[in-house]
Amino acid sequence: MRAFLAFALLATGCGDNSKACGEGTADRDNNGLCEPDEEPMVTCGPGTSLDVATNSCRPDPAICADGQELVNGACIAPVVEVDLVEGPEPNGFAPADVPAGLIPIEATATTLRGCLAPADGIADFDVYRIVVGGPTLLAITLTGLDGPAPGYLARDVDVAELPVGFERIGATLADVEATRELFLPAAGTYALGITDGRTLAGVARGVTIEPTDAGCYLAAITVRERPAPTPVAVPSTTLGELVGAVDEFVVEPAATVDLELVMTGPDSEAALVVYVDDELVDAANNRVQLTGLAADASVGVIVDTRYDLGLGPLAYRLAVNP
Ligand SMILES: [Ca+2]
Ligand SMILES: [Ca+2]
Repeated sequence: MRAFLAFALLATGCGDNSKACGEGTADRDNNGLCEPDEEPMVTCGPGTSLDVATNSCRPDPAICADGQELVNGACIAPVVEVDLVEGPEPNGFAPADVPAGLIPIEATATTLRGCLAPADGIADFDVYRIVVGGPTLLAITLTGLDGPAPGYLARDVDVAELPVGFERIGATLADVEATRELFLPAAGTYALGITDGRTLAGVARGVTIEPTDAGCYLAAITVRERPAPTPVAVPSTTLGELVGAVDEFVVEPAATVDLELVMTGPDSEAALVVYVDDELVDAANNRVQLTGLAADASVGVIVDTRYDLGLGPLAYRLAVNP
């Protein structure tokens, strides 16, 4: 009650100043300038400071983590220059949609930025195109700027050599930056659809999950040199681990080769990519049986996953039998 009385007296004491100053302001110290006609009523808490213009508490820029900036009251990563910016919506997987952009295939990273804006519980897929001249290993790093961690769903668009529909999902359920290798098994055009990790986990498991909130993302895409394949005998069993990557093998010559890939992690699905004399045979199944091979046939094997939602190393067992 005393505070109210003091302000009431102050207001009536302004007299003629009320004509010169706008509503809510007065020249209280007679310096010819208008100040707010009330003392600040607010005490700002930790991590905030008083914004004099609005007489309200605003987040203190010092509260933002390293590498972030305070923009409109929120800490976000600063906008960085990129090679490619997402094109206009709709740019999803629907046949009538226009690609969000064409990602050039280069040894140096191509960077791109886009934003995910799910509407009415439907995820926003931003689908870019990639054209490769042969089997290509990419490293894709995705960073959520101010929202959930994004991931990708890669599919074939026009790949003559692929015997069945090709699908690879790179995502985690944790909101972290992740780098994953994407092996494109043959020459042609592929679609790289970027959306939030929750939606991709749903796609991987064949269920619909409500997408996470809107947010923007950065992606860096680099062509990686393929490692020299590790020779394996027939029969043999190889135990290995994938960490967001693929492993390559070459099978010693044999008339029949029965390949089976088993992943130990529960949140994954095995996918073999198999070549005979550099010709693609399979890129979808975890068991591939080859018969009637020539004595000098070269069988190339890539250990991959259709999806791996885990964060850590993914243990696998590759069995090679006659
Ligand atoms: Ca978008
Ligand atoms: Ca989109």
